[in-house]
Order: sequence, then C-alpha cells, then structure tokens
Amino acid sequence: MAGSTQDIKYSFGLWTVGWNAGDPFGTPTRPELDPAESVRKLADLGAWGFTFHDNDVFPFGSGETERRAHIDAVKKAAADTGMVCEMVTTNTFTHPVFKDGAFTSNNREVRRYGLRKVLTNVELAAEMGASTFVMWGGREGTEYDNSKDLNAAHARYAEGIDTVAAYIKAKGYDLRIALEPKPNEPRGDIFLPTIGHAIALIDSLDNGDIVGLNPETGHEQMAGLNYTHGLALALHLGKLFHIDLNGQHGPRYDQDLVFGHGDLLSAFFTVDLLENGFPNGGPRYEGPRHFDYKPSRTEFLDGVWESAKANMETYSMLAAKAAAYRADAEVQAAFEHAGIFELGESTLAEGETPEAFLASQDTFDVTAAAERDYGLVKLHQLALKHLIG
Ligand code: GLT
Ligand code: MN
Ligand code: MN
Ligand code: MN
Repeated sequence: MAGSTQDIKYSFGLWTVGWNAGDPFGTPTRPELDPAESVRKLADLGAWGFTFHDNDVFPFGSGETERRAHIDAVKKAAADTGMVCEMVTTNTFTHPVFKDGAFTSNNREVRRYGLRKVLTNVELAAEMGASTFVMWGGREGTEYDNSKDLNAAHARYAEGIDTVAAYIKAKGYDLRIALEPKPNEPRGDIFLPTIGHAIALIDSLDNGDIVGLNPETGHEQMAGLNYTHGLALALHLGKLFHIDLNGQHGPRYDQDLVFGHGDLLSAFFTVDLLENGFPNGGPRYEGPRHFDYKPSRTEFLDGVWESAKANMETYSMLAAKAAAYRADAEVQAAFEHAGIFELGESTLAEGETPEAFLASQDTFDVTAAAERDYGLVKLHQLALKHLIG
C-alpha cells in the first residue's frame, strides 16, 4: 500500500513521547521515560528515526561521565534497532538562566553561556550523525515591548545563528541549521514568529546558505496562518530543511495534538504537498516525516504509544488518500479547468520585455474573463470525497 509505515521515514522527538504531562496548572500525570527505551519502543512501532534535545538524554549540568553514559545508552539503542538519529536540538528554554532568552538575553554572560551550550551540542549532533540541527528559540522574546532594544535583540539573534553556522562549516560537518518559528508561548511574543520572519533574517546572514527552516504545523496555525502555504514558500526558496508535524485547532495555546487531530483538511493538503509535490513539479521535501506532538495529559503509558502510532497511521492514511486524489482523472480535469497547469507558465513569454509587452495589442476580453467559472468548489469537493468518501 502506498504510504505504509514501511516506506515512509517517520521520526519522533524523544521529548514527545517522553513528555510526562506536567503543565502550568497541574503536576505530571505520567512517569519519566528512559530515552533509550523510547528509541526501542518507537522502533517496534515502525518509526525510522528519532531526534532529541541535549537535556532529553542527559540532565542539565551533568558531568562528563554521566553525560557520556546517557549518550551511549541512546547510541546503543539506535545501533540495536537501526533507528536513525536524524536531528539534534538544544534546550535553551527550561533552566531559569534562560528566562530572558539565550541568544537574545539582555545579559551578555547568559548569551555566552547559551552559545557555549549550543556549540557543544553541535559536536554531539555531528557525533550522532544527524543531518539537521534545529533551533527553537522559545525564550527569545519579550512580554513587554520596552524589555529590550529590539534592533539589538535581532542583531544578537542573527549573530548567534551565524556563529553556529560558521562553526559547522569550519568543522566541515554535514549539518544544516533549521530555525523553528513560533508566535508566542512561552514568551508573550517570540522573535521570528513565523516562517516569513525567519526567512527574512536568514537572508541577512553571512552563512545563511546552511540555515533554513523547521516549520511546525501548530505554530503557524497559532498565528492564524496556513501551514501548507508556509511549507510551499520555504520549498520555493530552498529553505525547507525539516518539519514538525502535529495538530492544532486555530489560534490558541500550543496544543501539540496528534497529526490530523486538529485541522484535518489542512493536514490532507500538507500530506498531498509532501508526498505528491506541486502540480507543476518544482522543489520537493525529501527529509523525514517528523512528529512533534504531546500525548494528551489524560493518557497514561498505553495512551503514549497509541498516540505515537496514531501520528504514523494518520499520515499513512492521508498519503494513500492523497495518492488516489492525484491519480483521479476527474481531479486532473478539474485542475486543468481551474487553470492550475496554466499557472505553471510564465506570465511574460521568454525574452519578452515589458516594453514589447506594453507595445503589443491588448486583445484581452476583460468581461469574459470576469465571468469565468474556475470550478474551485467542485475541485475542493472532489478532495473532500477522497478524504472522507
Ligand atoms: C519544544 C517546542 C517544540 C520544539 C522543540 C525543539 S522543543 O517542545 O515546543 O516545538 O520543536 O526545541
Ligand atoms: Mn508546538
Ligand atoms: Mn512543542
Ligand atoms: Mn516543534
């Protein structure tokens, strides 16, 4: 079957299944999990890979012996199961030292401490054979607009990212940085709140060629934005380095639901893009299908593994539906009728200058074009029939 868990590279953050469900209003409802055991369990469920923060694997402030023992346990689990460590990220948000940010803290010593923690973790990422290094700046931001010199804060953010990118290049590591936007939570306003903001800052970096994005479904939807459109822009610009798939019901707190358990139609079109590409061809996402969700606080351990399975099952079901949708002759005819293939043609002809264009005879029938029926509702209903029919 197209889109079975066998042929799609599914990956999970160890912090996802490992979340013990403590929230701002209540204590944990589940015990801590051993990260090495989680790697084995995820392998049993059919996952291909895993990702982690430094402090998902070893406690903050561990000495070298303790740190090494924890890392080696995870490496052994990976070696025993064939699970791939495809991405590593750094926790610069849990410890109170980072309460005003890491790369953008007003305190220069905190910034230097944060940078040291991140650079140290680049070494671990290289050791683990990861190909992506995610940076989610959850504490980079403010509650109050007068908390920082906002120009300096963006300059320090850019400096931090560029320093890490330059270090990766100097070491010759086969690693790319992926920034993860989020509009708010835990800060009132987080810097680089959306895909567009992050792309603009990346453009200003000296080493921006190895810096791209790790967009998360829910984070874009928290900002009221369309996740699939965001992925499309990042793909168009060659910046879609990694993805965090999950579920979210519109602008509210970060729900981190199972993929598809939020906006299902949006999830369908996300999968359609990832699995089938753009209708006119173009750049494709080749990386792992990575889930960043939280097993709901109501669930105990069975529910943790059920929810992990649900992410892969939902994605696989949507992949099968999306394949059938694209293969449907009626859908292709509706694409044609809607002008979707025509959008693949450049607006000016090859070599046509604006001057020649303006000088040419304007024979366009504005009235007829204004009365055109694009058939988009019919096309969307065809998608819906494939999804739930
Ligand atoms: C944290 C955050 C996620 C990020 C992780 C990477 S940490 O759980 O909520 O969205 O992807 O740092
Ligand atoms: Mn989230
Ligand atoms: Mn999260
Ligand atoms: Mn995420």
